[in-house]
Amino acid sequence: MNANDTIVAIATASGMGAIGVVRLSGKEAIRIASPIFKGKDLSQQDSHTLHFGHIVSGKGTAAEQVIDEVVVSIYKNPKSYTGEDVVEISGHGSSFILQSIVQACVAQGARMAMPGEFTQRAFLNGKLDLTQAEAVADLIAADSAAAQQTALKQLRGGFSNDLKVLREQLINFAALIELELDFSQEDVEFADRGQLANLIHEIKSATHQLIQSFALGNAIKNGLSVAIIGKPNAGKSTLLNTLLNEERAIVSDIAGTTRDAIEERLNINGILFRLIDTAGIRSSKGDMIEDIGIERSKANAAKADIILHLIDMTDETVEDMDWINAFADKTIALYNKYDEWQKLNPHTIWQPLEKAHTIAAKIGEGIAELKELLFEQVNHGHIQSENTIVTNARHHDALLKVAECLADIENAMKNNLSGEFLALDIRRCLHYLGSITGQVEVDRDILGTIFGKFCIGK
Ligand SMILES: Nc1nc2c(ncn2[C@@H]2O[C@H](COP(=O)(O)OP(=O)(O)OP(=O)(O)O)[C@@H](O)[C@H]2O)c(=O)[nH]1
Ligand SMILES: [Mg+2]
Repeated sequence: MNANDTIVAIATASGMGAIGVVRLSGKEAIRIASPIFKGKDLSQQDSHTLHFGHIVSGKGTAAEQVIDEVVVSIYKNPKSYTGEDVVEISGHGSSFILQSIVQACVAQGARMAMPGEFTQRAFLNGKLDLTQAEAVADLIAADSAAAQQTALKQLRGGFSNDLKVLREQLINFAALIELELDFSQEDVEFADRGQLANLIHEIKSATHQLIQSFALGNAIKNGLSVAIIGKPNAGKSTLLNTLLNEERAIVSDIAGTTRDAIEERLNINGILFRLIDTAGIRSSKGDMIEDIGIERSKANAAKADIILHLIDMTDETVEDMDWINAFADKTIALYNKYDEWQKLNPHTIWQPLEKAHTIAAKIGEGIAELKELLFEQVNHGHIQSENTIVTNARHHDALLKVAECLADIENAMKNNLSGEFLALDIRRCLHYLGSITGQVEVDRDILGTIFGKFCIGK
């Protein structure tokens, strides 16, 4: 990839739309747009201005042909998304027209952009750090309110700021240690060990909090998978349909109706749940297809974030569902067909078991409570608070490495290892922190702090 050339791409989604945007970025953006634009002379226009006109081929020749009526926006470097000159051509949203505009730009010397290249240039030009660049991708992919909010917060630099604070604390720490090394012959101790221990402890707990938030962050970004498991005829497909409010899965009173798992998305208060209706589980009846379905149901139960174990209150047949105890901590037991049970036992009062919920999927009873319960599985207090939530696996991995290094530093201090060892561990730690935001020039920062803060005339 060459960051010196000018790139072009359609910036809007493919398919038909009222408006579509072709974006150019690079030194030649305005030079490339000028000969295909009939209107004002673009090279004479100010930054952040809009110009109405036409995109044409063969401008000024007898064969001149209008491609589209457009509005062109000009953003001059460095005040643009990429930090380069950017021209955006807003035309009508037909992919044929937009492709023709791109081709016209390519004919003038632009290169087709690679995926993510505009944002990559923004990063290279210091417009965004890595976490912010990643947030752009997350924001585009966001399909729930919570995912959108966390991505937006990250894009605005919320996460980067948290990391910056951690980094600064560590750099302070490193500066003190390294200073001591410089003066080792003189037997001075600039770094008060007790204070250092406190500082490391603080950094550790902040790191820990970020690591902990990933479970929630992951749920926000990718949604939670919910497997609906139970014996045949328990009402699993009925429950799926009721939750979705549509007749998605086939329901019948024939045991073994659902053969293969069906996955559907459900948004509860801005959190995405991926519901998986599975084949009912029973001992083999010698039906190979059903047996395969049952194996899949068990695999789905193992993989799911949450299991809804549906139990038919009116069913007295015994099937081995003991294996489900292995997943007790992610299982919600649901007693279904309460309406039917009530008809069969008109004089009995149902005593629900502890931690079990009673529903009647067919008539929608207990469903609002079930949705509430699912939503509670996500620590939603956290979403509303100002705490940063880590949503990116790369960041999570790097933070785990940071935590490892911090533990090493703590051990080294406990064992009274010399400053050299501490300094090494701190550098590693800073390296991993820096890898998250994309700034890994650690040495210069340490030096900067030493010489910026201490005036020792050496
Ligand atoms: N009375 C009553 N009947 C229900 C309820 N929920 C489901 N049923 C009935 O139970 C039968 C089985 O429902 P399904 O949803 O197909 O059951 P399933 O668990 O998906 O069954 P398989 O796909 O065969 O494993 C159907 O006749 C439903 O109408 C309920 O809450 N009350
Ligand atoms: Mg079914």
